[in-house]
Amino acid sequence: MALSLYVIGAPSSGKSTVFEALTNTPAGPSFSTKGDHRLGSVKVPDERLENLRDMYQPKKFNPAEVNFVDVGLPPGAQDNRSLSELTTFLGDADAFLLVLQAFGEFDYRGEALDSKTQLEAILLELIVADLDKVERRLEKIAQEQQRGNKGLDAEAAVVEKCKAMLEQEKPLSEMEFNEEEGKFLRGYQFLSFKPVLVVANLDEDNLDGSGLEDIKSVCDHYGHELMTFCATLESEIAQLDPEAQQEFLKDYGLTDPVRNRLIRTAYHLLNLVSFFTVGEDEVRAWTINRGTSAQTAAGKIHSDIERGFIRAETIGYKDLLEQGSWSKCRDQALMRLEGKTYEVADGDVINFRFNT
Ligand SMILES: Nc1nc2c(ncn2[C@@H]2O[C@H](COP(=O)(O)OP(=O)(O)OP(=O)(O)O)[C@@H](O)[C@H]2O)c(=O)[nH]1
Ligand SMILES: [Mg+2]
Repeated sequence: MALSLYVIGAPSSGKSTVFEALTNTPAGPSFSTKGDHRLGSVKVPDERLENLRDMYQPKKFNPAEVNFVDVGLPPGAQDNRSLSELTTFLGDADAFLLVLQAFGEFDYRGEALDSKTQLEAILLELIVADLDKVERRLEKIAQEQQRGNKGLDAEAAVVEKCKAMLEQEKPLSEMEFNEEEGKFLRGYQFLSFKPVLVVANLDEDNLDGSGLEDIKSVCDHYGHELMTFCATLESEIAQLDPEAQQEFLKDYGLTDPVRNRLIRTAYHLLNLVSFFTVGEDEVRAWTINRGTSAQTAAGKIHSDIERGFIRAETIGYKDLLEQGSWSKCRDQALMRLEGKTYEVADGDVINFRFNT
């Protein structure tokens, strides 16, 4: 399943422009529309995978993908309160891209722009949406218990714990929990439990993002990542062909299109790494959580490979590129035989051996 990043933020903060900066291509915009929302899918740029493609010249080339969702606020939305109306929809996000207006003088209400307050308001909105959910769940649990259902005590305890956190206006991402509690927590798809990448959407003439120190300190406090760029500028850059793009970026003192930077930051935020499978048929990237065992990683490809796992023949990406072939790596003893519990490392190239 591809990673899903949902773009949220105040009205007119530049959500759609950020979405376009991420999904525009030289061939035009590529997205589909679903109700009020727009969905775009983007291939994860990865130089390592491209080098492997050049080496193997495979029939199929499959980079990892990231889905971006431009969350449309309900029509007539006046403030961030509308986020709680979208709880179920937003629950499917792996993380939020929280767009902050950091351009212009006035916000969507025509009041003097205060980006820090805007940020805090949206973070609070996620908390309020969760509190709403928690209260409804507790009511349900109480009804069930009155009917004599005795199996809900553990769940009730977790939900109460969440409620206490939320009532202090603290996000659930700050809560400490054990494995059992974690299972419940993930099941609820709470909004304030999700990782957040804050995008401060800058004025074209403030590309170095000065004056954002107080936003940075809010982000640091909650462990949120912060990125700064000018979405209108970036969405234009994304439409240029690669050569013009490079020149344009250089002119503005930028190194990489924002899509690449943002995906890298998201991988970091979510603690994700990539491993690769190679061959003449297909060269492909797989995204896993850092710390995933070889056997679980095998299950990403197919449950049969996980079940029948024997070992993982593993070569570091660099070694494979340097040696130029799998057999050379084997001859040089650069191919490792890893077992079920081996922790797959970023950039491992793996050939799984399994019984069917
Ligand atoms: N100066 C400047 N203006 C921007 C930037 N990004 C967006 N805007 C402008 O802000 C306005 C709103 O941008 P949108 O991307 O439509 O904002 P939105 O958050 O999707 O708005 P709603 O979906 O209506 O809530 C547009 O007029 C944009 O041109 C930016 O980086 N710099
Ligand atoms: Mg929009």
